[in-house]
Amino acid sequence: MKITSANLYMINLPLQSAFKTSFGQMRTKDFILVALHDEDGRTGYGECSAFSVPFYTEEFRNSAYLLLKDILIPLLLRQEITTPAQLTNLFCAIKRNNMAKAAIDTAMWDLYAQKSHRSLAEAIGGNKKEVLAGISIGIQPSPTVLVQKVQQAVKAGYQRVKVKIKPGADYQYLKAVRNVFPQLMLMADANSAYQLKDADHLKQFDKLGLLMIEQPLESGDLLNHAQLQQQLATPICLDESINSLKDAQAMYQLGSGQIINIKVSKVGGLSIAKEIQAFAQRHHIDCWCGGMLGSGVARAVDIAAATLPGYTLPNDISASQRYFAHDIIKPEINLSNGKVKVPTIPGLGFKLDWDTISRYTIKENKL
Ligand code: OSB
Ligand code: MG
Repeated sequence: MKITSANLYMINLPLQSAFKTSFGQMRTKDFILVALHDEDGRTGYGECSAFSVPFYTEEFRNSAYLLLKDILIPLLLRQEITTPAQLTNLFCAIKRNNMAKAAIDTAMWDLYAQKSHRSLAEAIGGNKKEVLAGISIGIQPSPTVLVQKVQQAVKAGYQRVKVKIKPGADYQYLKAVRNVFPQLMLMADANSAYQLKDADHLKQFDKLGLLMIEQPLESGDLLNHAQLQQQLATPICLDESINSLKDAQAMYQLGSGQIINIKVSKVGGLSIAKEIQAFAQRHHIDCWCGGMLGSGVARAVDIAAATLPGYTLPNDISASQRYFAHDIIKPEINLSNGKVKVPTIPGLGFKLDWDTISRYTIKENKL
C-alpha cells in the first residue's frame, strides 16, 4: 500500500440540537476528514474525532490537524506498508495522539478493504450482518424533558438508552425514566463527574437496575474505580480510562470495571480496537462501540468495528438524522428494527456527499 497524496478537510458540521455532557456543550461536530490516495487511484477516508477543546481527552482538533499535516502524513508518504497493522510500527515514535493516528489507520483499512474487494467489516474479521443501535442523550433541563426525549428514542427503535449525568442531574432524572420504562436497557454516563467520596450517593443507583454506569471517576484513576466497583452492584463501564490494550489489561487485573466502551478513535484505530476486543473476549469482559458525535465516516467505521465478536452489547451507533440534518455520507445511516445493517460493498460502504462537505469545510490542505 503506497500513499501518493492526501487531503485534509477541517469541517464544522451543525448538530440538530446542542449536546450537553458533564464537561460542556457542543452545537457543531468539529472534525477532520482525511483522504488518502494510493498508487492505484483509490481513495481511503478516515475521520479524526478530536473535539475543538480538549475536555474529553488531551487531544484537540487544531493539534491533531498540525500533527497530521506536519508529521504523520509526511511519514506515511515516505513509506510503503503491506497491511494497516504496520502503522503501529511506523508511528511508534509518536506518543499517544490516538485520534490523529486513528484517522490514518481507518483510512488505510478502508483502502485495504477496497483493494481486497471486501467490506470493511469483513476485512477486519467481523461476523455480524447487523449491529445493535443505542442512543446517547445529553443532559436535559429537567427529568420531565428527559423522559420525553427517552420516549422519542424508544419510539424510533433504539434498543438501549444512555443518559448523560452529572451531580445534581442524576438519580432523580434516571428514576423518572425508570418509572416510565421499567424494562428498558438503561444506562448512565458520567464522563468523570464524580469522586470516590460520592460512593454512597452512587450506591442508590443500584435500585434502578441500570445496565451499567459509564466512567464515573477520573480517567487515570483505575485504583479508585476498583474500590468503587467493590461497593456497587451496578457494573462499571470504562470509557475515557481505556486508551490502549495495556489499559484494558490493567482494568482487568485491578477489577476497575466489568465493561469496556471501545471507541475506535480513542484507542488509535481499528487494529488496536481489534486487540482490545479480543483480550476482553478471552476474559469475559463485555464491550460495545462508543461514538464521538461522529459524522457518517466515523459511524461507518463504528458499524464495522461493532461486527467483531467481542462487541457484545448495544452500541452508541445512531441514525444520521439523530445528530445531523445533513450527514457527509450517502446513503445516510438508518435504523431498521433497532439495528443498523452492515454494508456489504467493498471498503467503508458509503459514498461521500461532497456538496455537504464543501458547504461546511472551513480549511483544507493538500499534501
Ligand atoms: O462519553 O461517550 C461519551 C459524546 C461526546 C463526548 C463523549 C461521549 C459522547 C457520547 C455520544 O456519549 C455518543 C455518540 O456519538 O453517539
Ligand atoms: Mg462515555
